[in-house]
Amino acid sequence: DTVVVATKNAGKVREFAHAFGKLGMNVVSMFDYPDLPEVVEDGATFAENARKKARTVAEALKLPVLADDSGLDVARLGGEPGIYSARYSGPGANDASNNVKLLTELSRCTEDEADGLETLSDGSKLLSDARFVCALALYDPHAETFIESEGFMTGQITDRPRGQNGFGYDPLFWLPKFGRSMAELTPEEKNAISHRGQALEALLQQLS
Ligand code: ITT
Repeated sequence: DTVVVATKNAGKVREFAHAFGKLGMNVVSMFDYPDLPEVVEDGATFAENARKKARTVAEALKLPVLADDSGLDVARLGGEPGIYSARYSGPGANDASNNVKLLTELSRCTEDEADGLETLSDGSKLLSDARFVCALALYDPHAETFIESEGFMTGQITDRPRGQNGFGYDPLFWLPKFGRSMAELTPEEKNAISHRGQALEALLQQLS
């Protein structure tokens, strides 16, 4: 069995391939369909963007398609970057430039209270509460129906990147309960607890 995921994000592809692989299914992504036009993500919410990506690609391929819209809500930044997480640092944004942008914005709004910030044993500081959000949408173009779910993961933003796993903002996302960053979790550990893992679990439950 094959699942088509409407994503061009290699980190997402790896996580979905890992999760669906455990169920005996393999994943194809937009890297396997390079000629499909880019979907414009102009929705006002994660869920709206996920529905748009799933439906556009499903109608083009005439196959059921799963899409993921996700991002990081940072409390001290009033919920930014939110649905703009992929393009936070502007045109040509990538994971590295987005991480720099996040630390720049947070250091600006914490400079007056730097002494009051919680400090970890290695001297790094916790800059803000934050949460990852993942909205999933599965669209069936024959039945013209959606199945949707959402997942959340709370943590904190640190001023020092840690870990080599994961992608995106994972190196700056500190998990107090684990004493590690999201990028220090194995793929297995991340899928078991992450916003994406939880959203996928909720989606699969609706399918069974
Ligand atoms: P597709 O739309 O092609 O799926 P994208 O990277 O543009 O790829 P989004 O619009 O959903 O995807 O943006 C999500 C951004 O949020 C992504 O670029 C990451 O920087 C961040 N993000 C999402 N999930 C994450 C995770 O599990 N760990 C770290 N960062 C994550």
